[in-house]
Amino acid sequence: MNYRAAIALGSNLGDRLAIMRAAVDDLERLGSLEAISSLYETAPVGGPEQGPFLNAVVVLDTDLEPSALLAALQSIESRHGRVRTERWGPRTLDLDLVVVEDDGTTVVSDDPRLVLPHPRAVERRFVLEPLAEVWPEAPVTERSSAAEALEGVADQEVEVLGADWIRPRWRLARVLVSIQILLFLVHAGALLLDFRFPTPGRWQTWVGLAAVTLGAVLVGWAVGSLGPALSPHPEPRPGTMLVQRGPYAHLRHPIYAGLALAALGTAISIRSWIALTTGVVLAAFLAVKARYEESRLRVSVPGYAAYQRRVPGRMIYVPKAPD
Ligand code: A4P
Ligand code: MG
Repeated sequence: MNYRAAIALGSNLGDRLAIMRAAVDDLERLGSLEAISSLYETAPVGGPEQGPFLNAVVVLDTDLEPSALLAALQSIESRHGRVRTERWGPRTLDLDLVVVEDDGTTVVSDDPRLVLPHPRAVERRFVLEPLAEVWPEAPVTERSSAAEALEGVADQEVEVLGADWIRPRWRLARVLVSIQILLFLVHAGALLLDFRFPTPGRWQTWVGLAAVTLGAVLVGWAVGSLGPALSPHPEPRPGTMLVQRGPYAHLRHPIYAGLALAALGTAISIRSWIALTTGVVLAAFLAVKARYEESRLRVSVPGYAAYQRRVPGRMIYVPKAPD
């Protein structure tokens, strides 16, 4: 394939993530996708007041010469409901050709139908940052590469949502849920096998039962606040909305925190070392699962990255740092 093209993707209307994912599938049919950048959320630059964009850049090797490639990009845009009303206005999908190389030589064009390299790329962090990630040497101007140009736009804000955004990870989600169920059963077995009645008056009894009660209240409160968003799966279902009421205003994973507290509390109250061990393993697993789940929530749930900044505690309460 003769041509190597950097294509910038942007969306700020409709189901942005679904559209970006479908666009990557469509681009795959135009040649060979050599690299896909992380997914970014970026504040709109120019145009009317509009919602934040998702942006990314892909590197495509293709036989299509640049004008044919641009035509193919425009037909993908229309298929995803792009309507051109105003310049720089909101759009379901924008596909721009940023840089094209023909057998290693940079293609330069000032035909208004296709200007190459893209004239505004060099002043936009939402293009340069993902581009520098996948093709740092990409010649965005005659004199500067993407990585060099990036230094000039460091003051613009962009947020990396995650590198693994191309498809949902249902299989891994199911494996994690199965491990969680198994660890619950092992812990329940340990509690039963090593059961002795909590002795009144011992500190373990009070500490243990207090932890179980607190854990149960936390889980109950959180489940009530989540409503239909409740799911054991770490992969968010399409359309999952951010919940920040009830305990979620103070802690990002109150259900996992409550379950971990209850698991440790039950073990302490019956003074069982075996159950304490299984409880610690379960709590550690929940901490790892919560961490992974957040990497998926950042990609899929609009506003999650900002929520992480507002509520810094994942399973343990952390006061918000002053701005
Ligand atoms: N055109 C010329 N050169 C190119 C090229 N290298 N790649 C012509 C793509 N198209 C090129 O584009 C208008 C005309 O540009 C086309 O007919 C094409 O032949 P368009 O996609 O119809 O309209 P547009 O995208 O609204 O205009 P423009 O000027 O391409 O806008 P930009 O510069 O793409 O900006 N903020 C954030 N955070 N993230 C964004 O993705 N995007 C824009 C659009 C504004 N603000 C943004 C974002
Ligand atoms: Mg455009």
